[in-house]
Amino acid sequence: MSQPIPRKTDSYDFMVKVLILGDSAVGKTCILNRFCDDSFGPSAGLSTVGVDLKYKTLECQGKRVKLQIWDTAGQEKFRSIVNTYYKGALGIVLVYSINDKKSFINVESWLKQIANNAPTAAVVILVANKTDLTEQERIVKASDGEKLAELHNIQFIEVSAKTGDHIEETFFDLAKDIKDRILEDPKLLNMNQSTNTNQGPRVMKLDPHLKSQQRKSVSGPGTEKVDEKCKC
Ligand SMILES: Nc1nc2c(ncn2[C@@H]2O[C@H](COP(=O)(O)OP(=O)(O)OP(=O)(O)O)[C@@H](O)[C@H]2O)c(=O)[nH]1
Ligand SMILES: [Mg+2]
Repeated sequence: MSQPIPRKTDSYDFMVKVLILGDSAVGKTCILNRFCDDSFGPSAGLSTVGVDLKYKTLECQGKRVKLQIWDTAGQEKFRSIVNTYYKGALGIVLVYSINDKKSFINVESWLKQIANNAPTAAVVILVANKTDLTEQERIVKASDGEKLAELHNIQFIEVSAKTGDHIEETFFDLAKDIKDRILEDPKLLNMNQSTNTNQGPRVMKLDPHLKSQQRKSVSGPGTEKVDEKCKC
């Protein structure tokens, strides 16, 4: 009888590039830290400078999908840097915060930027973060998020990076849709792999006027959290 061949821990079927986008302070970095490290640390709250990078591999309906996840800076002054990272991204996690109306209004403008810069095959999921807040603190209703997502024909999910609620589902749903698109059109993978790394400058200049508390992450790829396994 044949034995299953043990798979190397770093093996994967597809590696896909994913961007986390959205206004500053909506919780993009916290979402990534929760997903990759299961943490919501004391360093939370320091604005990202440029971009940061982490990896995580999901087991998705028999395929191992390695997500190369780019956490981007939401601050306007980094917009031109962030724009250089869309190329080859097959997944986009677009985040707003349920207690920040402006971040919800700005979703439309993020969607335009995605339409202008990302591959047409990119899968977008709209994520409403901070559901741990009280109903009094909530400003954007779940139904408004749902309607907007429906209008743009994209997935919608409400999450909390603080409690971890629905964080894994977000990335599982995204990975599953990306995997399905790749299986339908394997050429997407070539496009993705040829542009997987080195999107934009690896090391960017820090703004000398930047407040020291903003210098949380190095500009350019940072932590590589490799190959944690999950099932979807
Ligand atoms: N209550 C609550 N606060 C959160 C949650 N996620 C993030 N925060 C808080 O929101 C603030 C901003 O979080 P970040 O993850 O740094 O936001 P960001 O979107 O990465 O911001 P930029 O890097 O500037 O683009 C911090 O004070 C976090 O503690 C959440 O799920 N619930
Ligand atoms: Mg950040």
